[in-house]
Amino acid sequence: MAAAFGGIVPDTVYLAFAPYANPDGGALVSASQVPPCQACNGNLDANEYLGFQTFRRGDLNADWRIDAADSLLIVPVLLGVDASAYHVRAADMNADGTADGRDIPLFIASLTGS
Ligand SMILES: [Ca+2]
Ligand SMILES: [Ca+2]
Repeated sequence: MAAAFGGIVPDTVYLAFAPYANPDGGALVSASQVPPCQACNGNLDANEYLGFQTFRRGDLNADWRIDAADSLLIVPVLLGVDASAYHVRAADMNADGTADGRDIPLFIASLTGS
């Protein structure tokens, strides 16, 4: 999936499905859209997509949980020892583009659920 997005998967991917009237094309069949159409105008409008989260800040091992295993992985990133692009991005809790000490309070809050 990362290759399809030029190396970095966006935090959220938006999807909608709508069949065409026939296998060769034709108009979109709004009545068969998933999720259901809002305007039902034969177009897929921006508010007719579902967002799927692909990334969770603080989840360095990509298991969708933020727990002790992530605590062990974030320390080398914050010390500059681990420069893995995925780990740095996951450790960048405040989304300022850098993993550093300013991310620690947000990581602890995520870890403790506070
Ligand atoms: Ca995790
Ligand atoms: Ca940061």
